Parts: sequence; structure tokens; C-alpha cells
Amino acid sequence: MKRVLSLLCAGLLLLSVFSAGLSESEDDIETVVTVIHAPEQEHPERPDCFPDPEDDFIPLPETENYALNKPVSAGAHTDVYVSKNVNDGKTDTYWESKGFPAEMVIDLQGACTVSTVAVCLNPSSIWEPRTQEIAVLVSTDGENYSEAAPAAKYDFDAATGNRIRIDFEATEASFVKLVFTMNSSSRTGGAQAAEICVY
Ligand SMILES: [Ca+2]
Repeated sequence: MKRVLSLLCAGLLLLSVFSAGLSESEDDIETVVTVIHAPEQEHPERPDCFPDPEDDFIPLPETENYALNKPVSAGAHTDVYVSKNVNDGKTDTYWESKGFPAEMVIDLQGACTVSTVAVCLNPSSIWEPRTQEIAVLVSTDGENYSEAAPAAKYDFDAATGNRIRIDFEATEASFVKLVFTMNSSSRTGGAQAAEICVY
């Protein structure tokens, strides 16, 4: 019994010494916090040797894109490249028609004054340059269309954002129809558009 008590006392002594050492070392720790405020920066900055490729992109209007997420209708599509990809706001999804001519109708769901249509492809440079022939027609009732911009050939190039814009005289429209009649790409037999925007 005496031996047990001795061991217990020795244990308590060791524990108290250890605790004292621990609390002493905690007291020795100095906490140093340096607060660094980042400078006000509204735009990303890049060195001159890395020019922003978007500087050369064809500019699009900054006004509302009336076509975004509106109902669309088109003829047959290729593979998984369905018509609703054409105005989902993403340039990495696209519509591809099966053959020509290919019509794409966008229901603006109400009368809008429109004067620009933009057609975008994926801006990645793996999309090699191509030319597509496109006409723009407008309608207020979805049945009777008039030509806003006659069929013309437009060059798509990743160097300029892989997008084109078609400007025409401002007109009232509830429906905008694009008619594609040619695509120079050897990789497809149809029209291609990642986004069609209407301003
Ligand atoms: Ca898309």
C-alpha cells in the first residue's frame, strides 16, 4: 500500500511539473498578425507581353440580349447538338443543323426593337476559321417574315472571338429567323452556332 501511495505521489508530481512546463511554453508563444490590404483593382491586369486576346474580339452591344433563353425552333439537328444550345448563354454548347438550308427561329416573346444579330462559335482556337452564309428575317406574328439582312457570307475566326455581328436598320420584331445556307468547314455538313444573340 505504501508503495502504491509513493507511486501515486510521484505520478502527481510529474503531472504537475509537465503542466507547468506546458503552460509556460504557451505563454512564450507570440502571435504576430500582419494585415495587408490589397490595392483597389477593378479589372484584372496582365503584363504587356501577354496581351488580352479579347482586345481583338468583335465587340457585341452591351444592351439586353433579347434571345437569351427564349423558345427556339429549328429543323433536324446533328448528333447531340440540339437547337436549345443556341441561346443558353454558353459558348461551349452549340447547335448544329443536319444539312442546308437550316432555319433557326427565336421567339422573343413580345415585340422588341432589334437592330443587331450576333452569331458566336466556341472562341477556342481549336475551332479553325470557317465561313457561313446567313440571312436574317424578322416577324411580328411568327408567320409573315421580312428580310432584315440579306444572305451574306461571314467569316468566323478565333482571333476575333469566333463571332460575327449582323447590323441592320432597327425594326420591330417578335420573332427572328436566321437562314443558314453554307458552312465552309469540312468537318460538318450543317450550320453551327454556339450562341445567337439579338439586340
Ligand atoms: Ca450555347
